[in-house]
Amino acid sequence: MKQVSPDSGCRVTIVSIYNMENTSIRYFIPILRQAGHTVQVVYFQDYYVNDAVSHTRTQEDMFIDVIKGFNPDIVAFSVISSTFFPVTRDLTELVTEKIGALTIWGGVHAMVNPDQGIEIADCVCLGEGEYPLLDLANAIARGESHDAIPNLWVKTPDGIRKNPVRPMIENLAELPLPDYSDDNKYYIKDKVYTGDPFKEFNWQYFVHASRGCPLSCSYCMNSVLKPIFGSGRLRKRPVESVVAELEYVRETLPLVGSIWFIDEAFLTNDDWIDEFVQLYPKRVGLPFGISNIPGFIKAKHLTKLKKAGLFEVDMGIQSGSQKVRYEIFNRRVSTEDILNAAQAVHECGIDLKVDLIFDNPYETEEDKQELFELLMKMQPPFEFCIFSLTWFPGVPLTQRALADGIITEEQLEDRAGKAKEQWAITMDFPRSRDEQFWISICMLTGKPWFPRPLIRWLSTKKIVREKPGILQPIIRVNTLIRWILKGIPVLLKGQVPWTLVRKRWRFMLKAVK
Ligand code: B12
Ligand code: SF4
Repeated sequence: MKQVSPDSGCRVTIVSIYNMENTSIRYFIPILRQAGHTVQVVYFQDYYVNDAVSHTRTQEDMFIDVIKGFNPDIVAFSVISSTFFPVTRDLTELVTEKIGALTIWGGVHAMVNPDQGIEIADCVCLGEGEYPLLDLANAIARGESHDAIPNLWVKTPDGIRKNPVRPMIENLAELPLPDYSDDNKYYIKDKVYTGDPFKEFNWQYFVHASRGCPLSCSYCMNSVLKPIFGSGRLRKRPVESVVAELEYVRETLPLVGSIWFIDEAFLTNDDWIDEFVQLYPKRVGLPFGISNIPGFIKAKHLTKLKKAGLFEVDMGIQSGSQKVRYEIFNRRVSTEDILNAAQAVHECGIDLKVDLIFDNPYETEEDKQELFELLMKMQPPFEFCIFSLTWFPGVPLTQRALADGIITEEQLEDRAGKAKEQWAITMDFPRSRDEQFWISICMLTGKPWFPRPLIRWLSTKKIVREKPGILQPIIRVNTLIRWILKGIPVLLKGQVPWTLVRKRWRFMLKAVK
């Protein structure tokens, strides 16, 4: 291991794997720099949906060359998803072999399976990473031991030391503004690009107005993360802090034309909303969307938010069967909540997108029929985000499926990497004819121009059941029309959707093929 001279700042390389959006590491940069450390950031490849391209030997060489040139003391990997565990493992091993810097892993997958991570990296961070990483950099810079830093699992000569997790950051406003400058940033793709890649490729900015979620759905990481973070993981950010970040985004990222609040649930109280709708339009003024849980969507909030620029609400239905939602997904969202929320969004004249999960072996034909009936009760138009159930290691649903013998260890996402090519559902992926039928027929329900009696009639036809592919041309034409309709306003506003097309073309092609 390299020796660091005491009292000088330390040199930290932060690596983001297939994820140029990576929000969390952009908060790490100013925290480390303000403490006198020198930071390099390397974005290794990118991935949006279903379009991950395997990395090459040449890219590994470029990665090592870029890091070697910086000569870091610490190389910190952000392991957001299990899908990219193998590539993170390979790159970490390369860093250990060729650079010899201390390696640390943090992020969702690192937390889910720290035993696996600590076999590969020197340290693994559980919980929020801002202060543990700072403590580690400080300790290395001062030549002190880092063995006892809270949140860290550390390899020591006496074995693995598992330190307790510190309390969560209660006041999220104490975090600095994230860093989207070009300073010492690299993006490795077909060649090495310099500068923050987000600037060139993204026209929608993801922001959190809170951290945490009130639910613990059995397929979702929150069910695993909550016990690590402790109860009460849900924290709201003050409006001022959110608006200040978005003002900075407007100044720094000229391509950004809309904001998406990616909070697990855009939970709000009347006071927060009132302050937000005062400040946001004056100081940010970009159209924005929110993700939310049906039971928390209220018409009185939507009306105010729409005036402030809310154009779309994304809400999770996941399964049409309340029994599946409650008993399989541990998701206490009633059918009534879903219908009421959809109605409220529709009445407020806001676009609605609903999330569904297919490829769920615990769902029966009756459950899928229930989904169809539920969607038929909702007023179109609405769009879909349709996901393929993914077996994330450690979540309760995966444990249950393993115990029930429905899946094998090979299907766990850190081995299977299914999300690389099938996160959002596309029809070229192998699945049963019945599943294809239900996906196709459900997708028709959101189109206002498609007569409901015709959808119902189609749903009863044997030929459609046997050859669900015959519905595909209709669905694809609709997808194309939707993209054209969404693209034209963006063009007219002077924003360039080409950047978006460049980022998402593989997925777009697949979806209309
Ligand atoms: C927004 C989001 C995205 C965005 C942007 C990601 C981002 N911001 O980095 C996009 C759309 C790009 C995305 C993509 C994907 N995502 Co996503 N995403 C999320 C979501 C909803 C929020 C992530 C976030 O910003 N959290 C807020 C920040 C502050 O928290 P954080 O990222 O966890 O970081 C903290 C700690 O983890 C830690 N930390 C993180 N990195 C590091 C590094 C070091 C060195 C240290 C010390 C600490 C540390 O400190 C941070 C700050 O406290 C999460 C849900 C969730 N609960 O996390 C899913 C989630 C992370 N995504 C998930 C998945 C599966 C994916 C995709 C595979 C699928 C897809 N959408 O196509 C890809 C994979 C991307 C990749 N390369 O790994 C899963 C991962 C589950 C798993 N075990 O694999 C999650 C958990 C959702 C779920 N279903 O449970 N995602
Ligand atoms: S509501 Fe969404 S973010 Fe929260 S636990 Fe369920 S799936 Fe996860």
